[in-house]
This record gives sequence, structure tokens and C-alpha cells, in this order.
Amino acid sequence: MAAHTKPLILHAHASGPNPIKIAIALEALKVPYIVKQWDFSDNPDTGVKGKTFLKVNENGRVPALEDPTTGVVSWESGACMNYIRRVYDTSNIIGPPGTSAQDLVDFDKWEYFLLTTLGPMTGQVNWFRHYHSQKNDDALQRYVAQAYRCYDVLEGQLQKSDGTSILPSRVTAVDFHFEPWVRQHSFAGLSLDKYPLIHKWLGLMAAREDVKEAYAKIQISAGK
Ligand SMILES: N[C@@H](CCC(=O)N[C@@H](CS)C(=O)NCC(=O)O)C(=O)O
Repeated sequence: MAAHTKPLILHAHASGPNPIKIAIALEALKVPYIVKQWDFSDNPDTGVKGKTFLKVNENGRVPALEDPTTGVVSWESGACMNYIRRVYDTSNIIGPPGTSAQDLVDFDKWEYFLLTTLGPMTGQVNWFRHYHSQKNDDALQRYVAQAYRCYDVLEGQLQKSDGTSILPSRVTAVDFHFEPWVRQHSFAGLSLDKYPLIHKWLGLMAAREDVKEAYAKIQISAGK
């Protein structure tokens, strides 16, 4: 890491899964950063839908990432992750393990699968289980089934590494994308009983120093 790198500013929320992915990547690459916490309100000073934060991310969601060294602002966890990889992972510590066209596509497809499918389906399970104003069991069951379908796909992929990483040869940013969403399975009311390799992978991820440090920094910045 260049000695002149100024700490990046990671905009986050105490319990939202998407900012954690970015904190894990910054920890893995030893990039300095500070965490700025927001709530989910439209309070002008503290909320993601308030006027102060909307100047950083007009979509009103976290993560957002400011890099004072380059002046670049990113949001959407996929864009933040790709920015970090392009600028701060020149030795390819967390990127695709191989260089073939298939290796690069494999990285992309699992990253996109989390961003477009497993993450949003789990998010909808959480919404209809915990937050929707009216009981809607049809919607809940639809998203529970979709989340389990994603778990089936992930369990199959983890057979290739005996549960040690999503891409077979080593842990990458793909694992960082999945970790916070799969960690939330209990909150979502989803069981890992039928998914021994996901269970094993999650345990290995939770034991990593970069993962532990990322959660610790997010919690400390939230005053927890
Ligand atoms: N697709 C986005 C989603 C960002 C997102 O939904 N973040 C949540 C927290 S994990 C959020 O800011 N929610 C605020 C809201 O729903 O108002 C990503 O991958 O970053």
C-alpha cells in the first residue's frame, strides 16, 4: 500500500450486509479506511435518505466509498469492490485466481449471482418476515424458496473446493460479497441444516482476521 494513501471513507450502516463486504476487502488489502455510520431515515444529517448523504449517493443507500487520494466516489457494493480491486489490488490478492477467459467469467458470474440473486432474494425474505406492514405469506414463501434455490446452487459450487472458497483455488472478493448475506441466514429464518458445505465455508470465513476486523470496525463505529 502506498504510504501516501489517505484513509478511505466507507459509508455504512450498523447491520446492513452490503457495507461489510467492502470493509472485508479493505482489510484484506490493508487499505486504511474510516467508517461513517448512517441510519435508514430521511433525517437531513444522519439518514441515508437525507440531504447530506444524498450528495454522496443520490440512490440513498450504503455502501458508498470516498477515496480522498484519488477523489473518486463509488456506490453500489459491486462498483465499490471493483474500484478497490482496480486501484488497490495490483498484486491480485482478492481478484480472479486465474487469467484465462473462463477464470475471469467465473469470477464475474459468481459475483453477479450474489449481487442480482442471492442478496436480493435474501433481502426480500427479511422484508416479508420482519418489516412488511401486512402479513403476506405468499410473498414470504416465494422468496424463502428462491433463497433456498440459491443455497442449492452455492452448495453445489462449494463441492469443488470442499467448502473452502466459492472459486475453487482460493478465497476472493466473491467470498467477501457472499459472507454477510449468508451470515444473516438465522435472521432471515433460513436453515443451513441441508447445506453442510455452506456451513463449513461460513465458519472458515468467520475465522479470518480480515472478516473479524471488518465486523469489529463497523460495530465500533456504530457505538456497539
Ligand atoms: N445493490 C446495492 C444495495 C445497497 C443497499 O440496499 N444497502 C442497504 C443496506 S445493506 C441500504 O442502504 N438500505 C437503505 C434503505 O433501504 O433505505 C449494493 O449492493 O450495494
